[in-house]
Amino acid sequence: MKALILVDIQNDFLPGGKLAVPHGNEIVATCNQLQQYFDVVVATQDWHPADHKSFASQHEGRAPFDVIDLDGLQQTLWPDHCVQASEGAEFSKELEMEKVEAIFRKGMESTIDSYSGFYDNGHRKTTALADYLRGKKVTDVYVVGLAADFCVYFTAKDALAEGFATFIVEDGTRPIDMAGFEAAKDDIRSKGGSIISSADVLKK
Ligand code: VGL
Ligand code: ZN
Repeated sequence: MKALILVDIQNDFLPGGKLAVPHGNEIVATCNQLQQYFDVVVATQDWHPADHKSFASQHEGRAPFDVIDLDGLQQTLWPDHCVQASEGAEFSKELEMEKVEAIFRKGMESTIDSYSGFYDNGHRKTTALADYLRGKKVTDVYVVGLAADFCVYFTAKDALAEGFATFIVEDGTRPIDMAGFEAAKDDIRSKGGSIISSADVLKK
């Protein structure tokens, strides 16, 4: 069984949002078209409390995109984004949600960030996404959404570690930083994952 994971296709990551990914809006049509080829479609949703420690605003004298040590983990600081129940945390109005059978929220604990849809960044807690997919007999996981070099990358990396055949659909994602995404793609390939295009999905 094949699953499509729609990662964080939320207003704050789209042009005009608080942590806008350049050209992020260009993926939505592709993400909509892809859904019909999958047995299971799920979404992740970045869902932070207002005092989340990944926000630069929570650290005196720090600015967005500074990198600090947070409880022993490297943490990039972000503009406030995807605050629980805010408009910025809502899914894009253009994103088809009819086939989305479950939503996995993440980043709810203020002390630790959570890029992957499977685990927080310290792998301290699970979202149970892996067990959910296994319960649906999913063997192959395809990842799209925002941002390519953060939540899409970490979701794909954990999918591989959980034993799923893992694919990042390149035209279904956009990075914050292109060089970061190039390194991420190399890492995913070195771990046995694949970088494909949406046209490849139709051939499988
Ligand atoms: C993300 C930075 C902070 C993402 C989430 O969805 O890639 N990036 N929170
Ligand atoms: Zn976040």
